[in-house]
Amino acid sequence: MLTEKIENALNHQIGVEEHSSRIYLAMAIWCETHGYPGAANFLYAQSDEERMHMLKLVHYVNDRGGVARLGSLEAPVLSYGSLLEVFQAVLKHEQYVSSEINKVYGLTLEERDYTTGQFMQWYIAEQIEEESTMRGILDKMELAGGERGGIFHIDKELDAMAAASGAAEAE
Ligand code: OFO
Repeated sequence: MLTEKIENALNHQIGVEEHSSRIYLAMAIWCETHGYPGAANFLYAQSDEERMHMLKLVHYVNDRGGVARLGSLEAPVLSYGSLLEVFQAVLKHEQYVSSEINKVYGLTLEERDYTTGQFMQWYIAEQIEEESTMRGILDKMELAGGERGGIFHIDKELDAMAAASGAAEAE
């Protein structure tokens, strides 16, 4: 059974993951309509992943005797100045999500809910991986310095990354 505090924190996190999914969907749409098909595929896949993160929390809350609640969401940013700006926003957002996850984890320790603490460790590990992936992409973009050939190459790489993550999920 979840305490009210933990149930509320998990429901808040459901909103954070759902919002992340919409943010990446909006970014994917921007990329697709601005000549970056690889980045679009990567961000569409990222949006699906965030929805999966949300669902994992939904099932956990319901399985532990709570009720998952969906709230209203802020509209995502629809337009960007460049692909670099998109990925800078992705990294900033992932850092925000990590801090929210750490708050939930901290609360599980305060409330001595070690089961939920263990459940949240999956999210902590996932954030480490995502922040590092996004940092890697940004480093490459900064190296390319907006040069067309470099950005074209990075877009192709993002496409390959999206295809690889889709193939891993299908296994
Ligand atoms: Fe939900 O994985 Fe990052 O944000």
